[in-house]
Amino acid sequence: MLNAGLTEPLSDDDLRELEMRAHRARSTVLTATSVAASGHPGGSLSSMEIYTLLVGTARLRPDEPRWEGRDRIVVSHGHTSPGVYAALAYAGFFPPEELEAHFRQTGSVFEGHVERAVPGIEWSTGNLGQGLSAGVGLAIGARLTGAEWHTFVAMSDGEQMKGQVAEARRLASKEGLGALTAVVDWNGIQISGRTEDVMPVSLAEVWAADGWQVYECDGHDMVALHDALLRAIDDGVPSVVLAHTVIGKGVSFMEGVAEFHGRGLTRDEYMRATSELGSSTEALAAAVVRRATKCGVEPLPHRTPVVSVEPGNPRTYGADERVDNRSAWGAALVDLAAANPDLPIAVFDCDLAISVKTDGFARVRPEGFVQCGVGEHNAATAAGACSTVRGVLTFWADFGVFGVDEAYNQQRLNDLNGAALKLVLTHCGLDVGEDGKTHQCLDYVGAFREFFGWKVIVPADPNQTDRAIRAAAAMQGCVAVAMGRSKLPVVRDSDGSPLFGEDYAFTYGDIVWAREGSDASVLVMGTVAGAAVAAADQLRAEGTEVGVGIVACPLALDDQAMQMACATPVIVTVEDHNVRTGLGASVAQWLADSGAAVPLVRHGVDGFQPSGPSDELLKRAGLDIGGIAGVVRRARAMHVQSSD
Ligand SMILES: Cc1ncc(C[n+]2csc(CCOP(=O)(O)OP(=O)(O)O)c2C)c(N)n1
Repeated sequence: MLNAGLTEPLSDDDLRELEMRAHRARSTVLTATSVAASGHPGGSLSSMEIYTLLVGTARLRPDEPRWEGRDRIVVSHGHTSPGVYAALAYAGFFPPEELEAHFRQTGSVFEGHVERAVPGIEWSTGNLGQGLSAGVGLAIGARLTGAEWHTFVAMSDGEQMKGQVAEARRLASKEGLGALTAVVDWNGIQISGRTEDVMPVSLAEVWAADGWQVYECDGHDMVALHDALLRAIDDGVPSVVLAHTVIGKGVSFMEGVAEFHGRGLTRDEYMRATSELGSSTEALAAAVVRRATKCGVEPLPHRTPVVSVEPGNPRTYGADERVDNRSAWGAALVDLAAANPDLPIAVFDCDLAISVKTDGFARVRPEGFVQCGVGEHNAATAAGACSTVRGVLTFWADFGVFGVDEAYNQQRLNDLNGAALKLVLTHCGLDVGEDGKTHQCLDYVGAFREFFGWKVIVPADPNQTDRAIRAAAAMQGCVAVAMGRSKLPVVRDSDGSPLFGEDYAFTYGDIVWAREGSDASVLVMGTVAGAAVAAADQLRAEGTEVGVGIVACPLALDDQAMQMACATPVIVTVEDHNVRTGLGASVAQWLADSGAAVPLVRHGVDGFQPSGPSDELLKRAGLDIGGIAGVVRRARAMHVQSSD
């Protein structure tokens, strides 16, 4: 029985049905790529039996594509979108005519590379090498929730040369993910010719060396493929089926030819191909006519539902305590685990748990702690995919330079996939200390500014960190919480009590005024907030009343607070961040967009700094109390002399 799970031998009827689907799907691939005059037919045809068999036999409900109990099929070589889309069409997910007419058309759901909005597609890919990691993350999510579904990952041979694939293999085998099966379309061809010449990879050997069970079969023989897959899912360990295939399979002049990796057929070629396949040449004309109408397949939503989280009892650190934000995050995480005993929580780590303070969680919830080793690309994607498994609260904690800079494109794809990853970045800015330039993550706001979905929170002290972590856990989508390394003073209100005290509740986008003053406004973010407040107190003693607004959400400025800042003669932004792309840039944009004519002085880091203790580096960059006070004095001298 089709779509009942890959457990039974294929009946003759099922086999005939699947072979017929694959045959028709081949023609649909050619029609769709010819009408679009672009796309990737070659790999689509070599992967066709793999796709048809997987989407035909896995536990899926074509009329309920996001059914929770479904097996997950990740297509990692996203350029073979026409192939998997066609297989989905003949499995009943949508009419094949829609795909033939609207492939790669502006506004249609059928984008050039596989898109999660298409019914049946689990994860958007196209940047090769990420799909196995996504499968690993989904399989970890399944294990944490006790789900029964199986995860399949279809991959190409070209992407096997990518390092992230090796990282993912090792994590899967270390975690013993028996409910994960990969299938490699081993067609031996890629853009530049023979895979063997482009970059040889000993496929069977590398998978086996990383602890996977390896099966090989003819990838166009549905019975052999089914048999290999059955053995692979039954053996209790992560397994891979290396499926020997032919690029362009089914059309004589396309077979084995690299050129057809990435181009649609000309009209003549299309006619020859359809006559070989014995299919109607009229599909092309019909699709061209239909293309003038609107695509009838609606996109599915990307957003991962918010996890219901009990925030637990916030911790308030006393006015005289000095605590690092990292420790406050680690403590809040342990509290969240205690307050939510039945909530599956996954925490990914890349060999830095002690530094990024997830070791406490690892002790209380070892089953949720995922040690990825030095494998950040894989960790980023696996954690992102895990966060999309219903009900799994997922964190990844790492140094800023590894969680942002090392894994930039993976975080971009997490955003595109509507993931709900909570990323905790420690050791950000110059507050990485003695590790030096290579470890100075100065772009944690700037990098996420480039994406459209990521939220960024930069807490000012341990109290704000505590509240922000508890709030972020229950926030929609991907959220990065960035902090430094050092112990910080608790930011105090004018009366000396903790500013983010017991009554404080974190709200995304709020700016909190630590001091009010009409002579200038300092807008400060993160690590240097305490120093900015102390600088304002120093200036007050000199008779200059400086307001200090603490901005924890540099990508979402609070209009009302910004208007208050604009009521002062000059605004100074202060941040332990690249001065070109962080808070100062956000404030400059806000001022330009609102038309406010208020002078702005942006104060931050204007170049990588040498190795040294954090306080010395911050002083060198003028981000200590004296340095900040000096910048405010100069800003006033430059911009408000005449009105004083
Ligand atoms: C990370 C990344 N680098 C480069 C590319 C550009 N690219 C697209 S397909 C491809 C290789 C094609 O080989 P294979 O994946 O085996 O596909 P096939 O030709 O068999 O369809 C490359 C280099 C990409 N999509 N992603």
